[in-house]
Amino acid sequence: MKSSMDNLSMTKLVCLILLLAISDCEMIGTNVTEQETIKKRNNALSLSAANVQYTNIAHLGTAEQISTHNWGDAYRCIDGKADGAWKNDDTNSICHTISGGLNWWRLTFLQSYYIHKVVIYPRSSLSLSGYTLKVIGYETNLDPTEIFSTYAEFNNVDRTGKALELQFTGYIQLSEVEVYGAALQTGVTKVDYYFQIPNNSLLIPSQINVHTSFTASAY
Ligand SMILES: [Ca+2]
Repeated sequence: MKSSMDNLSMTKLVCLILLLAISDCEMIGTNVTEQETIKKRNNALSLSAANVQYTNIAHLGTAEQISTHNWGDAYRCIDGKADGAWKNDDTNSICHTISGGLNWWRLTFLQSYYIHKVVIYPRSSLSLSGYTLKVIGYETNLDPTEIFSTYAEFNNVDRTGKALELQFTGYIQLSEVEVYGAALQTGVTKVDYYFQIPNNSLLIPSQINVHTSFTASAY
């Protein structure tokens, strides 16, 4: 009996100590034997790449373009409206360049993001064929994976960058650009705790695994 009580006291002591390090330490029983291993897995903190929710982060960036035609400012491509009708006033929602040759429209963020997908919307009746996407820092430009009459998608971009650029030979005329990505965080997102309670001796921890990953942030 005395040995059992010693083990129980030891268990409580272990949990008390670990409460300082982990927020949800719990008792798993009173019959702790010498070789028993307590495994504490905190799944609540787990977040893998597979379940990241990408959100449209375009509005977090600053838009620029090679040149501007009338009311076709670069920022109008990230004003949240895919209104494809050109208007000669401040209600216009289309960005419009006017340079010869290769034109570009660029979006720069304050920090790097994991960019998963980009969707572009045209000025009404104009084709989206010929646009390419460049994530600054990467050599290769990407072509759209799907082109429809009212939008085109660059799926599976899956690159990390602080800026991206749309390029088009001719005037860029887009009503909206959506950038689906996730913030990069280096914090701990998953922790596995393992510790053992042999009789009257304490081995903490026998193993600690710390996993880092990127996580999506709410905007
Ligand atoms: Ca717009």
